[in-house]
Amino acid sequence: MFRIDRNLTADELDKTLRADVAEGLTSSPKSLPPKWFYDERGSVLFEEITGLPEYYPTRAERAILEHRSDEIAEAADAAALIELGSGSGVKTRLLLDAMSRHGTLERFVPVDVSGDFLASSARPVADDYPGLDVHAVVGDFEHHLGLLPVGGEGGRRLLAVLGSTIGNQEPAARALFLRDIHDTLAPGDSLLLGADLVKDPERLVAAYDDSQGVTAAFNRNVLSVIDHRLGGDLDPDDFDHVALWDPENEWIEMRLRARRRLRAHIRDLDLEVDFAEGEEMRTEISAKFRREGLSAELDRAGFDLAHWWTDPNGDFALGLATV
Ligand code: AVJ
Repeated sequence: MFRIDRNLTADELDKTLRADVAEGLTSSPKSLPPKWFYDERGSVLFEEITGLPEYYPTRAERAILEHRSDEIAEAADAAALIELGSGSGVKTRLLLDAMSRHGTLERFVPVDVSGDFLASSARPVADDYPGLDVHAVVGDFEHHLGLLPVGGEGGRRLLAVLGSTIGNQEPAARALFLRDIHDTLAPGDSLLLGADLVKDPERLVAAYDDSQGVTAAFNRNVLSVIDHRLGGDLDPDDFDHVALWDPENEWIEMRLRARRRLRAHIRDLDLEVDFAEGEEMRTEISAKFRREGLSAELDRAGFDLAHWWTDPNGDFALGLATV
């Protein structure tokens, strides 16, 4: 069974892109939200990143799921898996398999901003799990949680936010997001949260500045997205990829640094933007977590961190929180 709900039209997405780019490029310092990395090429580059020797998070999270998915299924005891920002599907299937072994699985609700991505990743799940009710939702989960078809008589729910996706939000936004998830869920439901952990800064920086330059291409690709979708003339070759560790905030920051003084035009926004030579624009933060810190954040959102699993190396954690 497969159906797809669209809470977000291409038109609305376009409006958000325009507003984000207009605001980000006229702010000081300039910045762009990371969600615009993921056009078709950006998604391919991200998939490539997940296989890089330096980029450990995807492998570490998968290793935890390989060992712990039955415990997770047991603890969640859920009829529905809701996944916000669905990944490539390997990790999802580990969870679906365990929940179906546990005997409670009925429904899978993948949520993503990209309808194309959902159609190509979720439909095969429906084909491979006969009897599973796959209800894909196109939506911006930072804003549309209330629209999820998750209420009602459908039994307990497990809501998964994997891949350390929450690390891309600043603490204040993260607090609102966690509170929003909490208020969407009901007693008995649980939240499975993937969190990359604080570690040696050298390894962290290498994960975001790989030797093959894939992350650099991924970072610069956001400029091509602006060019294609908003009629911009930003040249990705005019910018250097920067990845640095901010020890105060305990997050990785990705930036694009102008290699020369330049003026860009964004036709559809009727906008001219000046960059000074060496000017840096923030394109992503990727926060790294500690157990105590995340546990406190979950507490403040109304959750109780019931389980905490890490990979053998202690690089990455999966937390299971109950409402
Ligand atoms: C989207 C959270 C999985 O922050 O690690 C990878 C995106 N950016 N390399 C992360 C990303 C640069 C990624 N996640």
